[in-house]
Amino acid sequence: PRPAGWWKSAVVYQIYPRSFADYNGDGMGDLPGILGKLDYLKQLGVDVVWLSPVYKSPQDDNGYDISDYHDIDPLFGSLADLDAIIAGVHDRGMKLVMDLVVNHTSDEHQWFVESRDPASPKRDWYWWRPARPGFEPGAPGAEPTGWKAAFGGSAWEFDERSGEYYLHIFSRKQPDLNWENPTVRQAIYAMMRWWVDRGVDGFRMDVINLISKPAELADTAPPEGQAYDANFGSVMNGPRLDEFLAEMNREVGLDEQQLITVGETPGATIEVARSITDPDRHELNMVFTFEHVSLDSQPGGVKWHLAELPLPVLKKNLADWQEGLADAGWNSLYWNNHDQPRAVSRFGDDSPEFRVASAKTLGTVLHLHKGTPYVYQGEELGMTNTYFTDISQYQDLESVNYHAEALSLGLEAEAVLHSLSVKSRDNARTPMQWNDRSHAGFTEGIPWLPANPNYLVVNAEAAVADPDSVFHHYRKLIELRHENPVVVEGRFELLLPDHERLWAFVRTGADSSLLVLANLSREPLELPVAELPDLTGSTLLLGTHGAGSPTVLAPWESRILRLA
Ligand code: TEU
Repeated sequence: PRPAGWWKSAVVYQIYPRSFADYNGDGMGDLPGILGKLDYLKQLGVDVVWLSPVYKSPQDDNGYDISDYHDIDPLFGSLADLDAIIAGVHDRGMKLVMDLVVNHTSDEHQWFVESRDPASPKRDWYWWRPARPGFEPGAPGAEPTGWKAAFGGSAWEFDERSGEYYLHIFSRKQPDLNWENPTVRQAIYAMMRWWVDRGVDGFRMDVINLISKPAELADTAPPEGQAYDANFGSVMNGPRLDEFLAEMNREVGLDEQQLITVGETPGATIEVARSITDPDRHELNMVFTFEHVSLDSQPGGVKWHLAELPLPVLKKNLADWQEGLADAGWNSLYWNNHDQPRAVSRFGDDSPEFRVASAKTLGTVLHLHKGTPYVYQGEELGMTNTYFTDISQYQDLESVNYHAEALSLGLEAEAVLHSLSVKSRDNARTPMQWNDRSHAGFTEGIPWLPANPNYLVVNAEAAVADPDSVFHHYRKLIELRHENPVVVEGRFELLLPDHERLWAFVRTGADSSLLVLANLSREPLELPVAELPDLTGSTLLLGTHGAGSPTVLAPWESRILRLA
């Protein structure tokens, strides 16, 4: 009994299980740990809980390399523990979303183990290709194409046994599945139905726009001085993407059962997103864009090459997506996740003086755009990046591989460490900060990644007890959405797009209009009242600073006003 379109007024909370709560004291978060925190999520008021992968996995990429889709990794618990979470979430009136990683499996998945045998009927379940013509198989430069893998090195791994290569867009332990083969697709849909029957309410689909690849895997030459070409854009948004998604929707009954579906789609444009999320096409409800989280890198798509991000550029990007999906399709709204730096450190100001105000204001701005907001664990506390100073402190394979590769190319060690401190995925993966006891109350053991030392101040126990905390601001934002249809349905219009510190926009609904005013800077901001809608008779629905001057915003202050 899921009402049609229920996900439009929902707020989703993302849990990264290994860093959320450790019940058994092995230093790694687990399912019983999550179960113990469901009341906390209920208090925050979120509607949906999304679990990053907890399936059986060799953990090469922290669970995004799955070796059995029908079982839970013993690190996290058992199927019985997951059933308890499904029940616990449902008992509290919330819903559960599972991560679905089906662009690739682990190389230890039985399907791939069989596929390694050239005579196996599963040979064609993955992308096997011979060496480049004229090259000795396995020799340097003999890879079928010059593509670079997302985590470094060639996207092709040589397999001695058959003298052929398999494609892996991510690590060599994440071989890409061949979606051209209908048997592969049916096996995936059957697995999805199995989870739906078990009680899950939807899926977050990992790199789902990579599942359709061009039949011809076109070669691209590596740029000058580079071993491989990182720009394998040709494998994204392939020709059969919409067809596969519509087929999946039909075969699993995604829309029929009103499941929530969000596709992770790196490199997807507004046009791609519109065709995927147009409800008439019955593909997915929404996708995660990567555009706004790429704006603080230099053009060229290498995230480590840092660039300044002026506010007008960020505002315009979000506004373009609002506009692009205004009449067909739906936006997802996020500042951060397990792959991205912490929102307050990246888009806000994580100094002790402005951390709380800027974290609240970022929440206000995001939740008042039109779309379904996602809260990443700890964002509701204003958790910050961790400033590691030595490579030995990093655990993520992307960071570790990049460091080695960058040094071998002659980049300066200090600059590389700086990029890591700004952009490493480990920034988001330090333990959830529950209280001011040892390891932030995350574990009784030794955490797999150390807690940020600021847990003494930044923690859930303190935030829940403080009515002025980031936590309570997020709780009120969620409540506001549930109580005001204009937050869900109102049309979005950006005001003063060129203003370098003010983020102002209007949401116009059937029977009311909201004005959002936010100061994205450390300086007070005199409001350009002549260029804003008439504020006479407006009421403050939610602010970050209580009653202040009607015409001046304090540093990082934001207000949500109902216009008369
Ligand atoms: O991420 C896909 C993706 O395109 C990027 O976020 C990329 O992994 C990397 O973070 C760029 O810096 C998804 C998952 O969210 C990520 O955790 C996995 O590592 C990846 O797919 C492979 O499954």
